[in-house]
Amino acid sequence: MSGEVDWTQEKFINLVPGEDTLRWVYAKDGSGSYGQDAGWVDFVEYFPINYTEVSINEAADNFALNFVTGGNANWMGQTAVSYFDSDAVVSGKIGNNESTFLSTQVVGPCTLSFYWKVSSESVYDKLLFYKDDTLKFYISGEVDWQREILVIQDQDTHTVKWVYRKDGSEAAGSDGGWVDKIEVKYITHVSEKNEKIPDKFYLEILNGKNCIDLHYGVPPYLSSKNLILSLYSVSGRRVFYKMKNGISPGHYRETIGHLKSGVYFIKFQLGEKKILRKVIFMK
Ligand SMILES: [Ca+2]
Ligand SMILES: [Ca+2]
Ligand SMILES: [Ca+2]
Repeated sequence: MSGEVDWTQEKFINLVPGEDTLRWVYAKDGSGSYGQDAGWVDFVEYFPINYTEVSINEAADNFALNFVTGGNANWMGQTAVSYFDSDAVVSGKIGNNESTFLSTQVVGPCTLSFYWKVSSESVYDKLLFYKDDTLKFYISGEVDWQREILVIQDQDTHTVKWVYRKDGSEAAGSDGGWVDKIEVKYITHVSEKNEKIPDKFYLEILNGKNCIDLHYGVPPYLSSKNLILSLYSVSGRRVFYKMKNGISPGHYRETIGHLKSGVYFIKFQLGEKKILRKVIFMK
């Protein structure tokens, strides 16, 4: 403050565990003096905020992930500030030009969601979120709890990282960030692709509605072979023929329609594998 300012109350609330240095400074420019040319400070009160330290897994409400913390200070689980379950992870206490991170690894495909909050010098001191080394989101200034969602489509392992980073000068607010309720949900419809690869060969012949319904599975060891599918009537006439070159592993379905009720023979050839089956087809 400057000029003639009567007694006013200032409050400084720091919710990030660790030591702070507080300084009151009276500073003058190069010329001129007015008034009493001084400042006064009175009635300094200090109230420590009670919190309990808990594990990072407990604070993040996730016991499946392995968390790593480091940088110029370590993040920790605490109970003073929280979004969910009365606990959250808080960034470590750092100085100017320093950073502190919390990181973990996730395997795709999945969605990762979390809540975060920051109290910092707006624009200059930030809480950032990275997937591998790519910055995905950041918040700065006074931002209350909000949720972020990251979707990972591929099947790789990724390092995700929350970083509280400060620039070269100044601090504001509690000078830190919080993360809570870190959830990973695995996307099943993408991973089905993988489950769709059978580990052994099978062939099922079903009497479908107005068709013969064939279900078969090609395991990896039979892939890239040629598939020949033929259907013969009892008189030996071929009524259906299909060939697939270099088939990939997976589950397949083939329907053979426009058939009269009767007895047929299915010849199924996949590389060296040959199967001949008699089928009684009923419309
Ligand atoms: Ca918890
Ligand atoms: Ca929590
Ligand atoms: Ca700063």
